[in-house]
Formats: sequence, structure tokens, C-alpha cells
Amino acid sequence: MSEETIITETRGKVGIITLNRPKALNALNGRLITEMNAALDRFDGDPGIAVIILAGSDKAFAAGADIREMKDKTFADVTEEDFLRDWDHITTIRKPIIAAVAGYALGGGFEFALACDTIIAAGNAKFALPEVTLGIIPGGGGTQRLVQAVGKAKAMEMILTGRMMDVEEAERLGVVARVVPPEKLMDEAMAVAEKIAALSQPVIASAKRAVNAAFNLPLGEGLAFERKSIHALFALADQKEGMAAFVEKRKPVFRDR
Ligand code: DAK
Repeated sequence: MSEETIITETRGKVGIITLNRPKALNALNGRLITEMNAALDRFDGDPGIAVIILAGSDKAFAAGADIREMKDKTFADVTEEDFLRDWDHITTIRKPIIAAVAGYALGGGFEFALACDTIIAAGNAKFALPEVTLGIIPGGGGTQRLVQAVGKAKAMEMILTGRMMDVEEAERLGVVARVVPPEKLMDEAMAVAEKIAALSQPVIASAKRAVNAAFNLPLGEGLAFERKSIHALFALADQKEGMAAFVEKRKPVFRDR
């Protein structure tokens, strides 16, 4: 299947997926989700790739799920086909995913960005969950992940009104890790990706799993999971190398072992 709705490329150890439905502001239709999930799986399984960047265009990361595709579906349709059931596939990817967000990240677009591991945003980025204005509620994780990201009062206000949040507010609330000028967005995302890619990949995978455990486990279990994870890392040659390099005042050479 040739890709119609995304563009993929690799730069060194970084795999880049660019959403590519410019005429519809990257509205997320079924084909785009299928192609994006396949590309995520491909990069996740490629030993030459350490980090994935998910990007859109200068005008829109993604303006949400495709309203034209959804509008005539009935309750029977969405339940029988389990509409957009592979939406959450992105959360099964083991490698770090950086969302590089410029322009609109609305509805499902915002939800995808929140499902990534971190968000780097351009100065023109705008975020919203406007689903209530269409007669639905956020269905791609927004009611859960936005609350975790910004707390109940702010999430409730945004979800109940559907209003847009500019990038300054998003940075202040910790929704995005950093804000950069639009023309520097991909360079900055690449710089972060390359920094991660230069480290020991089993250690990075362990760190990602442990942070994600904070969202899924009660504190006591999360702390126990973290403890087990750090103990296991002492079995790696890269732990020996990292600490030896510090003591010997040299740069470590990690081998992902
Ligand atoms: N779907 C389909 N087409 C869209 C679109 C969308 N979400 N957003 C924009 N477009 C299309 C427009 O229809 C227009 O197409 P043409 O008329 O030229 O053919 C083209 O993109 C350019 O848009 P505009 O002419 O509207 O451009 P403006 O600059 O004037 O406005 C805008 C930009 C982003 C403010 C506006 O387009 C807009 O409000 N878009 C809709 C935003 C929105 O409501 N997003 C939420 C969609 S609902 C689920 C998981 C997730 C979801 C549901 C279920 N499951 C797991 C079950 C998610 C739901 C949603 O995201």
C-alpha cells in the first residue's frame, strides 16, 4: 500500500512521520490512522531508529478527526465497527515519540499530541478540544489525558467550552515542553531527538515505561515498578560504561547492551 496521507523519512537514527492532508488541515481519516500506525510500527521495529518525530504542516498539526467521514455514522455504525478502534495504537510504541506541533492541534489532533511522549510547539500552535461544539465529546483520550496534563478545573473549562488555548498558555500549564519560532520547529525537535538517540536505547525504553507507569498505576505500585526497573539496568554493559566514563572523565560510548 503506497502512502497517501503521510510522508515518512529517516534522518540518522530519527524516523519522521509527517501528516499530509494539507487541503483538510490534516484531518484524521481512517486511512491516515492506518498509515500512521503502520509507519509507527515500522520505525518501532527498525533497530536503526531510536526516536520518532510526529509532525504536521506549518498551518496544522491536525484539525481533528475527519468530520466529513464521521458526520453520517449512526450509533449502530460506530458500535458495530468499533469506530476508530486502532486510535490508541500509538500508546503501544516502545520508542520515544516527539510531537512537533505547529498551527492547529484540535480535537483528535490535540489528543494525538497528548498521547506522544513530549510536545515541542511552534509559536503559532493552538490547542483545543472543540468536540462539544459538534455534538460529541472528546473520544481519543482527551477527557483523561488533558485532566492529567493540566488538572480538573482547566481541563473542564476547555472541554465544556471547546475554546482554543494559545501556545503561551500551553507552555505555562506544562502541556508543551518548549516553544520555538515556527521556522526552527523541526531543527529543535531533531536536536531533542538526536540527544535521546545518542543515549543507551534500553535505558531510554526503561525510562519511557517507568514514566508511563505513573499514568496507569497507583503510586506504591509505580514506585515498586521504578525500583525493579532501575535494578534491572545494572545488568546492562551501558550502565557500567556510563558510570566508568564519568569516573574516568571521558564521554561514554553506549552500545545498547
Ligand atoms: N475534518 C474534516 N475537514 C476539516 C477539518 C476536520 N476536522 N478541519 C478542517 N477541515 C477542512 C475544511 O472543511 C476545509 O475544507 P474545504 O471546505 O476547503 O474543502 C479545509 O479543511 C480548510 O478549513 P477551513 O476553511 O475551515 O480553514 P480556516 O483556516 O477557516 O479554519 C479551523 C481552520 C481549524 C479553525 C477550522 O477548519 C475548524 O474549526 N476545523 C474543525 C476543528 C474541529 O472541530 N476539530 C474536532 C473534530 S472532532 C474517536 C477518537 C477521536 C475522535 C472521535 C472519536 N474514537 C476513538 C472513537 C475525535 C474527534 C474530533 O477530533
